[in-house]
Amino acid sequence: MEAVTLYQFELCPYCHKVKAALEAKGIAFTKVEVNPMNKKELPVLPPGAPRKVPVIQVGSETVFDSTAIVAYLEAHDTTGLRLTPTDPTLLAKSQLVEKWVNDDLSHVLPTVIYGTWGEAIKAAKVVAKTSNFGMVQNAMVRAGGSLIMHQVAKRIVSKRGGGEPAAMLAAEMDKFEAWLGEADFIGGTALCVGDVAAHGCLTCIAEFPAFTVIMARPRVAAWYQRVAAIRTRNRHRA
Ligand SMILES: N[C@@H](CCC(=O)N[C@@H](CS)C(=O)NCC(=O)O)C(=O)O
Repeated sequence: MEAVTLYQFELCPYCHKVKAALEAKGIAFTKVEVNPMNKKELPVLPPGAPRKVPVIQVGSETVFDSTAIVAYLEAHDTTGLRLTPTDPTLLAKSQLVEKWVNDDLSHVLPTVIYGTWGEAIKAAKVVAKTSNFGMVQNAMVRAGGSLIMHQVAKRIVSKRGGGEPAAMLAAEMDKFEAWLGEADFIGGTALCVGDVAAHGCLTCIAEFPAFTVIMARPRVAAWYQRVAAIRTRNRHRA
């Protein structure tokens, strides 16, 4: 596969989903951190594409939206690990879990990592630390970033009925645990798109206390480690 560039925000669950797929498949890639305030690092996007991350560039092709990107990688990468189950039941489950990651888990996570001012400031620091912006931009991302993130989190909570963030996350993780059941992976005995989507999304909050709470669930923690081992093994091969 031609060189892949991933345009991302460090704390974007959808970007982590794409990173998880790239690593699991063993595809080498270069990351470009996008400034959330002006997104000036983004390449020219296809007509109609929102100015959002993740975006990947592969040779002359630009692909946006995490679900489309993962599907693109599955279609174009012929040597890496396959993430699409052939069994129709497992395929349906993989698609269900990916949709849940897109529509529910990715929405609930910001409420636990940006829900309070302290958390929002910590999150903005993580972004500033991992980015390669200049000093002034860095300070702006820290100050502006935490303000925006806090507002985003508040809006999500009210959209979702004003529940308590930790309880909303616990309810989502109950669903995931039930889908996983006693299996090694959402894909049964093999990794699937649903696994990498959920793994990427959770990795996004690995530096936050909510992650420790999630990892107190033994079956989820064991699954998380299994997927992490595959990502690490294949990433080193990339
Ligand atoms: N459906 C898109 C969602 C992407 C998305 O919402 N990205 C957020 C970051 S987590 C973004 O770029 N937001 C910038 C903005 O809305 O201005 C996907 O799956 O990639």
